[in-house]
Amino acid sequence: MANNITLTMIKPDAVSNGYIGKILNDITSAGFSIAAMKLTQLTRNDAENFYAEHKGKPFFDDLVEFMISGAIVAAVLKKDNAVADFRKLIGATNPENAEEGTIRKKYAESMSRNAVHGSDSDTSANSEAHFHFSEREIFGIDKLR
Ligand code: 3AN
Repeated sequence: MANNITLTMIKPDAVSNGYIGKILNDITSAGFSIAAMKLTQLTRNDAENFYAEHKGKPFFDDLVEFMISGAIVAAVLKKDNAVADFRKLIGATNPENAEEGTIRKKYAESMSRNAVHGSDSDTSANSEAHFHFSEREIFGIDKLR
């Protein structure tokens, strides 16, 4: 994939716990550059659409409630092998299983309040980047579509 981007959200738990700066420092220290970023809040409709693949799962309603409960930071990150490298940096979905030093190990509260999102594929990264940002808000990448 030409762009080597991933989409992250610093979730409401990490924002309200005051971890925006520490998490951004971990991200840039790991070699990612920020191609777009904003503090925002998801509507219910936004959260249901963003997590549409999980609709019907037992945790879906709680996930939506949590994701609309406070501010988030959305960002497009750029790096070679961005999707895989970022998922390594954030660690397992459940912070109890996350490796030492990972963002979720350091800052997540639980499986459902797990501090950060990271795209799971290049296709998701491109669509999630456009979910949060218009083309002209994303710096320094080829046209995504
Ligand atoms: P990841 O964020 O590691 O890619 P996904 O895409 O499987 O994980 O799940 C999306 C989000 O849904 C997770 N970040 C987490 O907040 C929540 N989630 C996933 N599985 C569970 C679960 N079994 N119980 C509670 N929350 C979950």
